[in-house]
Amino acid sequence: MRYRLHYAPDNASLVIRLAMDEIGARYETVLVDRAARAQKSSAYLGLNPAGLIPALETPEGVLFETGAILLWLADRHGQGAPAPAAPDRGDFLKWLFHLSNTLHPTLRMSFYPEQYLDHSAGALCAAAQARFAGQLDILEGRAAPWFGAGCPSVLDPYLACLMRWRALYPARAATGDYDPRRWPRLFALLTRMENRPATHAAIAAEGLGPRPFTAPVYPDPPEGSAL
Ligand SMILES: N[C@@H](CCC(=O)N[C@@H](CS)C(=O)NCC(=O)O)C(=O)O
Repeated sequence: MRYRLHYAPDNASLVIRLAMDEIGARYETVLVDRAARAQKSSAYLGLNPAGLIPALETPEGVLFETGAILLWLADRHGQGAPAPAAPDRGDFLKWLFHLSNTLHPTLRMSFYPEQYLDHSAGALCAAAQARFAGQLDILEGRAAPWFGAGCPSVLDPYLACLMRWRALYPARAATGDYDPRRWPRLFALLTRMENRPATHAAIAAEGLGPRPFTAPVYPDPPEGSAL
């Protein structure tokens, strides 16, 4: 059976699309119509009770949570992560959980501050953006060999998408400057990612523009909408 990825353009499902193309997994996509808030429909809540994108249908049931899906795919296909008994498995897991438990929630706070606080949303957005920069400092300085040229893994599309979204989406309460060149090691990853066939496929599928990681622009998708 092919997997079935429930996606919206430029949403967290993009991480899974990139990873599956990199791994060579076969899948089809089902659009979640964000303009109609389909992620909160009863049909979609049957797939992911949190009402969040992505969800991945597999022969073993529906998976949600980006980090969990990445880990499952890597283990299932034997690619994109150290094997369970490998000596660097723990180090890989540490950074995967860092992206999904720390970096990604920080970004969500800056995108959806009103979901966390019904007043002072702008202040929360600014605080989350500053925090995100500090968390990138940690990845730049402390996460080697991960994110380096010699150590490709499913961490790469996750971080590349998070950095893309940081550049594009907190527009409603944008504060401060964000220039990914401030993190040269991570910026080199963004550049490498743009040369990958998986990224070229995602550019075509989701209308991401020619340089989706180093010079992101708002998507112009062939179907659906990012927000
Ligand atoms: N923890 C979730 C977060 C996913 C997430 O934030 N998805 C966003 C799109 S990028 C979403 O569904 N937003 C719509 C909403 O909050 O209603 C995961 O890692 O899969």
